[in-house]
Amino acid sequence: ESSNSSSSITTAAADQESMDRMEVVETLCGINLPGHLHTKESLQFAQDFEFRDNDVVIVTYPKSGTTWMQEILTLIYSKGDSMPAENIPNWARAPWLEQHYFKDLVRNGSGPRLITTHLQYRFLAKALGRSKAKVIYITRNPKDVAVSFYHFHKMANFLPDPGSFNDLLKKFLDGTVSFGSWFDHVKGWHNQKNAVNIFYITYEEMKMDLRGSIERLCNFLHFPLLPAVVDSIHKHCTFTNMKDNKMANYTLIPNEIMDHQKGKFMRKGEVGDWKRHFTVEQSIIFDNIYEDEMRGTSLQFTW
Ligand code: PPS
Repeated sequence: ESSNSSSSITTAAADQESMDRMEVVETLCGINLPGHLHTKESLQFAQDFEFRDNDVVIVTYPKSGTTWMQEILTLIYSKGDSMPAENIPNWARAPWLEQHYFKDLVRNGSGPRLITTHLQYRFLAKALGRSKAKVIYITRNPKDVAVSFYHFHKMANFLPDPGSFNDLLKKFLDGTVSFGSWFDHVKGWHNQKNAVNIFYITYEEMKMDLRGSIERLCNFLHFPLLPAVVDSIHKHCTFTNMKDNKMANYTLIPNEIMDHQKGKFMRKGEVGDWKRHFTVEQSIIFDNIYEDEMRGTSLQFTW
């Protein structure tokens, strides 16, 4: 059953209608989204979604650790059994709520459904407010996000040509980049503990202490695991191991959608790669905008 649904997803990715939408930009309240993945209907579907109390929702701005978290949660709920992680593509294990490919998968999941979304809080506040669904929000150093996103733009044919790194960085900072402003995303989802059953974690914390992060996740999910199981999940979810798992590294996606000659989805998996990309001037401009945007929030990150 699972291998059927995963192969149909790969084929679905190449259906003509979606291929014809490769250059289309969908918009949601001024936010640009790839039309290859999103339609007006799929975006409405997401906002009207009936969450269940036992749903687990991974929320990220792109390139912040989504795939990593999909893998960790898959293994937590399989109690360390690597069968699903090695046989079902990540997008079928934890489908995107707002992407038109996955409507049926999202709806028909059973057990604790793992659901992924890149949408800002304001679009899901109402739907989530009606449930006790568990939300996991991952943040990553936005400088590393910008670098990762730049490289991803070069290989993902559903994203516009990024131009130079500086061109992409400008759009990232003014929020006209696909998926909108990183700042709005992070500010919208933070400090929502009163409204949503939400757990906050950063990419850097996961990098620094993956084992401890898995334990913290298990606590939040009320899903205790034996230390040996946590060990095996830890081992499975390192970058070195995950980059070779074709069910997580996106190599199953055809070249017309992701050009694997132009880059790897599992690119580097490092903290601080921005230092190899930013000029001193770009970094200063970034820091100034960061300070402006985040002023008045109490958000402090270690990165
Ligand atoms: S997406 O397109 O939004 O789903 O991308 P996302 O999965 O959020 O982010 C991709 C980046 O995460 C890195 N990655 C990892 N880093 C460390 N450990 C593990 N296990 C791991 N898995 C994925 C991936 O390499 C991308 O970052 P960069 O910096 O480009 O390497």
